[in-house]
Amino acid sequence: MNNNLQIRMKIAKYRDVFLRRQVRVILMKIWPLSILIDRYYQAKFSTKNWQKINKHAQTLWLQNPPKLSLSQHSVINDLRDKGVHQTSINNFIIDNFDFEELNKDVNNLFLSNRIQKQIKKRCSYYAGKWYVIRAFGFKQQVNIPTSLVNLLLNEKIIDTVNGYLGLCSRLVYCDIWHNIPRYDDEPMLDSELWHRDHEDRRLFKLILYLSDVDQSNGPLEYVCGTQPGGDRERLYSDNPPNCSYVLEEDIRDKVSSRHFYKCIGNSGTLIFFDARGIHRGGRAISSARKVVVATYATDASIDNSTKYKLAEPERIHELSKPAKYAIRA
Ligand SMILES: O=C(O)CCC(=O)C(=O)O
Ligand SMILES: [Fe+2]
Repeated sequence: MNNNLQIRMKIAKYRDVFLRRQVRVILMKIWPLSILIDRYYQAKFSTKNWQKINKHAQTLWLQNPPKLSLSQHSVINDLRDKGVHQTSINNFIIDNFDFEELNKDVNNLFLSNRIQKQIKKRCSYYAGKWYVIRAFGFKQQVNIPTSLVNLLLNEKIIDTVNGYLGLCSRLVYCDIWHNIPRYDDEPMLDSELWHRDHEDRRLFKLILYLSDVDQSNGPLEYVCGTQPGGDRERLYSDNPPNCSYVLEEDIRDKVSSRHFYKCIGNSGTLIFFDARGIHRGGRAISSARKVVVATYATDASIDNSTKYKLAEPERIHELSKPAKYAIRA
């Protein structure tokens, strides 16, 4: 690894625009503050308090439980059983969603100077994952194009998410990622390593591939059964907001190879997964990988104050009630 890259990685580590998270991470390292903060989160994420925080969202959902189709049930059953479900835009039909339109919008977004500069420099403006170039970024720079709204806030998607979580969820994160190709000798970091996401007790994630993804350009991988309620839920488990990373050799030692699932698929592959289970992905070596990423969490989630703006704000009136709830509209 050259010096330039080492310096870049160090800067990226400390330059995080997501200030609140950074402050929390630092405070959590300072004794005795760390103990107090830990106690606070332990209490917040205890079953009882978490349910209390989510009482309203749960009641809202119970008042109007949607009638789910077979394909929606199949996603929910797979997530309960394995933690991951792979399908495609052609199989999981989403009304009003136009995949070509989304691709056009994404291509336009990525033509901007801001993005092209980052790709050329091989370094994202944002900390941590310096190899992921984001269309929106943490402080949303761009309004969400309608083609993406038609996917992420679509009734069928939101009902599936809420059906799995058992409450009205919040869209706490969405973006389009361009994973720049990595050199083999660059160390694995962040979500290239096995981990559980840490923002909440329950998390539903959606990934849509916008490029063909094979073995060599960063498929999402999942250790089946490690999601909450799964057969292997306690394996390297932790409590939010702590984030645990697991070494490859450790996990391979403990879990039989038949429980590892790799999401290989062409552009248009749609993946739903419970991000509290152990997963990794995005180490693109042979070519770049472009994906839509969205996280749905609960009212208890940390860092959930992002309020997404729509490129066509009048479209809000056409959204279902649970979709409006998801974006706090
Ligand atoms: O980039 C990927 O495939 C996985 C990213 C990840 O860990 C996540 O979205 O939680
Ligand atoms: Fe993750």
